[in-house]
Amino acid sequence: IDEEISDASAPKRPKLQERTDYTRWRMLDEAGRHTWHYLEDGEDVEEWPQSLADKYFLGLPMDLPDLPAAKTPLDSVKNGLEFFQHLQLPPGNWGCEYGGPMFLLPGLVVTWSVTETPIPSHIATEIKNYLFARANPDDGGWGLHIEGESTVFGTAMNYTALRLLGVSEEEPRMIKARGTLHKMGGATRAPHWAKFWLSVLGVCQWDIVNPVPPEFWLLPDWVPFHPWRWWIHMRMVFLPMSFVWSKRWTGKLTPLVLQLREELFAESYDTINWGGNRNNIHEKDNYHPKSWLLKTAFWALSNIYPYFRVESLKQKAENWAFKLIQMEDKNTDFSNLGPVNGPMNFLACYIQEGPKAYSVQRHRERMADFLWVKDEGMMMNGTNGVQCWDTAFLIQSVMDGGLAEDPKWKPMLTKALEFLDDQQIRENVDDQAICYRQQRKGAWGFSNKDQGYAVSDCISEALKAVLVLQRTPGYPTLLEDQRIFDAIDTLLTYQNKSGGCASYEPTRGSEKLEMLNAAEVFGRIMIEYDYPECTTAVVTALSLFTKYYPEYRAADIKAFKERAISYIRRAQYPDGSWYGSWGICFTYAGMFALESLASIGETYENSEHVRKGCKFLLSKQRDDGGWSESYRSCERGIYTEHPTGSQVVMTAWSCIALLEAHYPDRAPIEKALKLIMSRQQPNGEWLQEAIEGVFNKSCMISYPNYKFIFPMKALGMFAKRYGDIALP
Ligand code: LAN
Repeated sequence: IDEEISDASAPKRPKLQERTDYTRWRMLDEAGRHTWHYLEDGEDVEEWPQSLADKYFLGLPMDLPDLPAAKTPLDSVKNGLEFFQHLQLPPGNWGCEYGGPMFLLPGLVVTWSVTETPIPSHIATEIKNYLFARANPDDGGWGLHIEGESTVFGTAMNYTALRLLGVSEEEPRMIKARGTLHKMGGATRAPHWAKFWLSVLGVCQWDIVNPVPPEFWLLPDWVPFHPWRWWIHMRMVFLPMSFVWSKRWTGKLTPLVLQLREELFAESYDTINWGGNRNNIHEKDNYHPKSWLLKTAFWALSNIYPYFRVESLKQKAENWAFKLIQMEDKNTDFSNLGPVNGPMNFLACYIQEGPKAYSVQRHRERMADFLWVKDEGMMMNGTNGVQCWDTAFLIQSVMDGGLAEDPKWKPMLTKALEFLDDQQIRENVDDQAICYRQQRKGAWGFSNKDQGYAVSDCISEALKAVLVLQRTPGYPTLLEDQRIFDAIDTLLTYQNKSGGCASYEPTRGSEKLEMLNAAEVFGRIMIEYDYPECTTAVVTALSLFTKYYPEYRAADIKAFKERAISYIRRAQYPDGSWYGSWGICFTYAGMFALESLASIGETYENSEHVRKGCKFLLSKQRDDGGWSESYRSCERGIYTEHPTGSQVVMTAWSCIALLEAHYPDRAPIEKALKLIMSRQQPNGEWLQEAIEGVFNKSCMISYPNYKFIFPMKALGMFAKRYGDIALP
């Protein structure tokens, strides 16, 4: 055996505490970059006091007074704003935890570990607390996301993370989790991504990882399955993964790694047939089983291709992949597209450039942008924040209630506008075509401009907020016309042949590429698809724009909108519903689709599509007036109720949909709004209920600010239409 056990140089494990002192945590927002800081002993806690937002995020008492009880929906919006204004951050944006996925922290902890990055005790302590808080109470394991059942992926990876953080294998919760993992067959039954991370760590042998050849990047661009055609998140994860896989790189073999080899498998490490377990996967993890084509390709790549894989080709592929990694790092100032490719690019730089390189240092700093502290501990966000997205929606929801001119909210909204002004992306990336990036000049992203990835609906929602607010008396004009035109020019590049719009880019490949989906745990990930949500956002942004600028590219916009709306009509299911891909699920998409139709004058009165849409939603309204859609809808593609009953967020979405549709009977809407108002707390807040968001059909993600934004929007829209009246 040629493995060398490294002991002396093994990184020091962090000192774990029971918990940290929550009065010492602060969130710093520097122009939309969010990082959490722990004031150590001796540091002056007074000099940097905890803000109300910090306290709220941390679950500490805010001691806000009770507000006069809301008598009308508009009162309720005002109370909501009274509370929500305290959460506005100094640059003008809102933020929040953005958790849900349970596969992010382990990738980061493995990366920290193999790159010998010291983990400060307060961070290790709170990550440990979060992971334990999120273990499933019945079996001690973890799922793909916080509401999901335990899987091998979740359990093997989070168990490993806890061990790397310094938790003992004898701790009772670890014994329970290990038992669950073994019952499921152990880590040999994990999906591809887990096998990858465990091989990096040295707990698995690389033979268990299905091939990820960087040579794909050398294919000519016309090849129908070239990675540039894939959905951006898949290709940007594939990129560093292919580099690391090709190197078969493994971190130092520490005593802890040796112990993990004993703990993670249901059989003895020495007898495992690594190659033979490549396609072994537990049913619970296998949301999207591999196609026959992919299995054949993997077989050929493992058994035949190695004989042809000459060193020079391998070198060339690795070098080109690394160049692309460097372009991604440069274009995002090391923020990277997301929380999976971020740590992987970090690792790739460590392998290629060594521990002292600037790239490694900068990646290390950037990891902080993904971390978030909440009452349960420290977690990793699904992006480096929700800054532009939530801020744009908040502005719109105040405007929809007609409150933007109220002097009371002007300072808050002006700050929010200033934030969006600052966060507009002003230039395309260098070498856009070489690194396969989409035009982005004039755009907004989901989080911040450092990350700098434009998304069709993020551009649209921010643009709508800016357009209306700038035209509202009393607000400054911060974006001159040319900057608005830049946004429109970019937006107009987003339409697919179908008429619909996707997320980051127009669709670049065929749906058949789904046959190469190797991640197993997600569905519909290989290419961009049309989404009613994204399409609606673009359509409504274009409509609003033409109101103010009737001349600019009028013919293009008209044609774009017609084709987009015809896609929205086609996307409706026979029962009248639309399937949502980014929020849960039919209520979310219904809200957008009916908004699209309303934007061209289609309402309940004159449109069969709208009538069917309303009928579907109303058939799901519960006796208490609410809607209670569960994440299971996304997985199954069938409307499914949440076991905990009506949810404020889904109820708000449905109300907005019915209001957009001009549904003639007010009664069901009033009943729903009453439910929303009854859930509002005396200080104006709404409490967290079931999870709201989703991606890739199977993984859920939290949008904690939705419980403020959408109830306020629904209540405000009602008030604007029917006046400031009490509900019967
Ligand atoms: C997001 C978050 C925002 C979301 C909307 C803007 C709401 C949507 O309308 C378009 C798609 C987008 C931008 C989106 C895409 C996928 C993301 C980035 C996420 C759901 C947040 C986390 C997720 C990302 C893929 C998580 C990392 C996991 C991998 C499988 C790489």
